[in-house]
Amino acid sequence: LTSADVDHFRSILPEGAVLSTLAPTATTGPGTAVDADELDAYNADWMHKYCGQSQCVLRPKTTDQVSQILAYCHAQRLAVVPQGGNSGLVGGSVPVFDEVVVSMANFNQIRRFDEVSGVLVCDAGCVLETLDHYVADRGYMMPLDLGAKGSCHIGGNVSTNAGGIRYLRYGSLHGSVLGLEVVLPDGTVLDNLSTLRKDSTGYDLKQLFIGAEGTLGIVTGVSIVTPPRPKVQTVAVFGVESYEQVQQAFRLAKANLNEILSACEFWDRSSLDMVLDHNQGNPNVRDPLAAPYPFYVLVETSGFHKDHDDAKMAHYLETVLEQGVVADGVLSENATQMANFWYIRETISEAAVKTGPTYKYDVSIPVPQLYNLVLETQKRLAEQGLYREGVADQPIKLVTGYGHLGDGNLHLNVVAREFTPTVSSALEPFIYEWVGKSSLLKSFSIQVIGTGVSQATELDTECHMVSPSHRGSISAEHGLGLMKAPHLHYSKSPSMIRTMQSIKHLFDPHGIMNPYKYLPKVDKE
Ligand code: FAD
Ligand code: 2HG
Ligand code: ZN
Repeated sequence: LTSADVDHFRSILPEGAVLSTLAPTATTGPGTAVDADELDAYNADWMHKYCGQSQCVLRPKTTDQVSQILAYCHAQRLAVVPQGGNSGLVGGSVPVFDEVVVSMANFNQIRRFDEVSGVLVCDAGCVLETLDHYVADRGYMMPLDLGAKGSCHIGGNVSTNAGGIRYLRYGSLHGSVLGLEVVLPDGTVLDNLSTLRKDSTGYDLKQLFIGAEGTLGIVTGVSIVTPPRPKVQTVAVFGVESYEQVQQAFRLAKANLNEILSACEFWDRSSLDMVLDHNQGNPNVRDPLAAPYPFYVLVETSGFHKDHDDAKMAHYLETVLEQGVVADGVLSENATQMANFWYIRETISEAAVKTGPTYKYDVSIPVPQLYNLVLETQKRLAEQGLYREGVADQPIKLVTGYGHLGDGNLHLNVVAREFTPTVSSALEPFIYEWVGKSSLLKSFSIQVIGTGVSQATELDTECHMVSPSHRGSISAEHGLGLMKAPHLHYSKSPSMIRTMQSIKHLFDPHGIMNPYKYLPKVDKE
């Protein structure tokens, strides 16, 4: 990146839209240089784990401006990092070296809303919570919700294929996003901003950009269908003695609450302790129950008929208490209490980061296996002399587990004293292997000798028997970013990775979009 490049950006973008430490080449040219610290917020990620050294941040307001930026970068072979709310947790939203950051923060207008269909069309830089307030005034709600709602952008959500706490009820963005407007790496505007629910005219190109993490272009516009906003909601929080009972509480929630069940989350005791520690003095954050429990389950219902929903919830509560599935429970009596319960769940992520440098893993594993990963990780770290529960001065302070139980999505947070190669290598690739080893393996049904019982097992490619698989994904909802790019093979087969690389090359032949991330390095022959 040279001053001449920055001059060019200053010439195509309005005043204030270019933040660069590089001064204009001519004293008469537009714009002035800024101090390096003005770029800090764009260079560092939310966890303070990843930090780049970009000298130039661009803040376009229109699709045409994004198109001009990318056309120039494509021609000049300048690397670009698209950035939304910079709340990503895998190091995807910040530069690795000195890439140009294209921040979408000023690109934030609502384009239109259809009150009959509930379809919203907006700029990619709209903040999720702002959109939710907008559609709430019209009787609708955004089909996704997450702890970072106050800062993340809808374009960032689409680009990471974000999940969150409404996933159980409203499903994936692959279903609710109806269309996208995307600027391709060479500046071409791909107008796929459809508002149709049904369309079977050829390749569904928008799906490629959902979860592409800025590697194929910049999402500038989003069309998304929003569901009617429920009129009644209730939240119950339970104290549970074992992970087995956590699962039973979930099974009974599905069976008893079915169509009004809107979220089912869980966390362990150390997650709650972190939240309580970091909210001392906040009267709204208290231990929800009188006694401590090893696990907590949060169940939310959303519906339209209070009496109907209350009756169902009452029956569910009766069932879980009578059957001894939960040890204790509390039901929200009003919206404030409901928000307070959600606050506990939604601030675990932040409480971990405040406790210490946090290694965050976000995995999909079958629900029965979910918590085993936390236990196995604790065991491994203890064996390596890095962790002893309750003992101070260990390199690892805490190993906690929480997440979207209803979606089979665990968040394993390992809170350290500092990010060190010793801790990293104790965790990786161990965790990825544990979660995804089987994706490279073939399943066979074999006869267990002498018993006549047929059993599914795995053989590796050379047909040696290997340990049972957990058949998981190394990224359930946060994406790959810089963190997981080299580990993709734990969840995707070689032919899948090769096909992903071909798609990347087709859209971005010069590799300018979010380099070093998402895909493993290609070996040059
Ligand atoms: P960024 O962090 O800015 O970017 C994320 C990725 O998308 C980067 O690769 C970036 O290059 C790319 N990108 C951003 N905007 C665009 C665009 N317009 N076009 C192309 N590429 C783009 N995630 C979940 O899935 N579920 C959760 O429950 C959840 N909870 C969270 C709670 C907290 C407290 C925090 C801090 C994060 C949480 N996250 C969660 C992770 C994060 O918020 C999501 O990944 C979110 O979707 C990222 O949006 P963003 O706008 O901040 O994107
Ligand atoms: C959540 O569900 C987020 O709270 C963040 O996805 C998880 O920080 C994490 O590990
Ligand atoms: Zn999550």
